[in-house]
Amino acid sequence: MKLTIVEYPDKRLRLKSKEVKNFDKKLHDLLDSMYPIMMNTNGIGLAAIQVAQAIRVLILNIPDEEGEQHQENLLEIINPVISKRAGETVYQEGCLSVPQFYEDIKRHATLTLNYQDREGNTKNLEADGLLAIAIQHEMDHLEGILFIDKLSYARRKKFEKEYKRMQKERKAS
Ligand code: Y12
Ligand code: CO
Repeated sequence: MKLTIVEYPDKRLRLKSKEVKNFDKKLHDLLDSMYPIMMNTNGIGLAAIQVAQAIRVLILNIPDEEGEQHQENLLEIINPVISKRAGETVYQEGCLSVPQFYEDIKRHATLTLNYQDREGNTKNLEADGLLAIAIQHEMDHLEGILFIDKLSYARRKKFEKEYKRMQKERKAS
């Protein structure tokens, strides 16, 4: 499956993703194709809508203490629901769909996640640290929400100006 990353301000990023009902080969092909895209672009998280598939699927590969990513740490998360959330944390986030922009975003520090794996089995996960942040960032994508939506009015205005300029430069080069 040939996939490319959808970048802001593409309107598809605003779609609300639909529940996955069939845990079939099509889903497995999508998951298998999302992984190399995420790894080749130095990503740690990717939602299906970022590759133009509006279904409730996301993948995560959180780096270890040395900053290395290992395939055995890959998490494939389907139809996620957060059942508990607590605390507060701030982290400088980036997004493969909003290239070259990073900003401090406030999130819950810990959470409990219920989800399904690629076979449709129900799973539970207690998350904190970068994993909890990444889950919240990627789950926002399923609702059509981007991290830039959480910026103050003034910061968002500045972002829009900088982003337009940067896009022009990228097109010219
Ligand atoms: C903490 C904060 C954000 C997340 C969501 C997942 N975000 C990413 O995986 C972002 C990746 C990213 C990678 C980039 O590198 C390349 O594209 C080669 C990047 O660089 C540029 O845009 C130039 C920006 C973001 C999880 C946890
Ligand atoms: Co993102």
